[in-house]
This record gives sequence, C-alpha cells and structure tokens, in this order.
Amino acid sequence: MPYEYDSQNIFARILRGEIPCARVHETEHSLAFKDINPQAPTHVLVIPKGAYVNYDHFSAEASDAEIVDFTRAVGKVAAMLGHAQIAGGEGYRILSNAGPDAHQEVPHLHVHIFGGKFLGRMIK
Ligand code: DGP
Repeated sequence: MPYEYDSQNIFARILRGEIPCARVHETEHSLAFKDINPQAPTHVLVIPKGAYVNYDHFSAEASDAEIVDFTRAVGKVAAMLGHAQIAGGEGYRILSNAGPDAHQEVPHLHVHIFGGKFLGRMIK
C-alpha cells in the first residue's frame, strides 16, 4: 500500500506556520517543539520538515541528508535540554508511534523525547 500523506495534518500546519508551536530547535530538515499535552517535565516532539507519514515511510524514502539531519536533531535536543550523557544528564526516552496499533494520532512522523524525571521501565 503506498504512503498517503495528509497535508492538512496538524504538524504540516505547524510547519507552514498556520498554527503556533513552542519551538525548541530547528535545522534545515527538522523542527523540534514542545508537546501540547506533556507527559513528563520534558516532552518535546522532533519532526522532519518533509512530508513523511511515519518512521518506515521516512526511512524508505527520505534522502540521506534528511535522515542524518533528523537523527542528529533528536540527539542535539536531548543534549540541549540537559538529559543526554554528554550534557551530564540522567537520561531520556525516545519513542515514535506508527499506525493504529501504536495509536499514532498525528500522521506526520514525530519522535517524542521524554525526560526530566525517572521514567521507569517501559510498558509494552
Ligand atoms: P502520537 O500519539 O504519537 O501521534 O502523539 C501526538 C502528539 O502530538 C501528542 O502527544 C499531542 C501532540 N499534539 C497534538 N496536537 C498538537 C499541537 O497542535 N501542538 C503541539 N505542540 N502538539 C500537539
């Protein structure tokens, strides 16, 4: 089944500047902003600027430059926010939901970064 991207999804609208966001970091191919409904003291979303539905879409079709940029942006945000080892932090969790079984709400690839508290054992 081919990937179908809904250009009216909320993150596409954020990328077009139609909806505001609390921006944390921006690169050529990626944007990081605070989640509107935080589940931890740090809860940031990192998204590619390109039109990718989920991780498997991105990994199959994004350019090497986009993949490198996005991967580095996630690590950079974890460091900027003080959670990464290089920043002397206590750690963080990254998570990306894909599709209905994972309860993906917004059909634009996003990686959640959680941190700032003991997150415990991951459930399921
Ligand atoms: P997921 O279930 O992985 O698709 O998570 C989607 C996340 O997106 C959820 O944690 C809430 C967040 N979210 C939804 N709408 C908005 C919005 O308009 N702005 C921001 N900053 N976050 C949003």
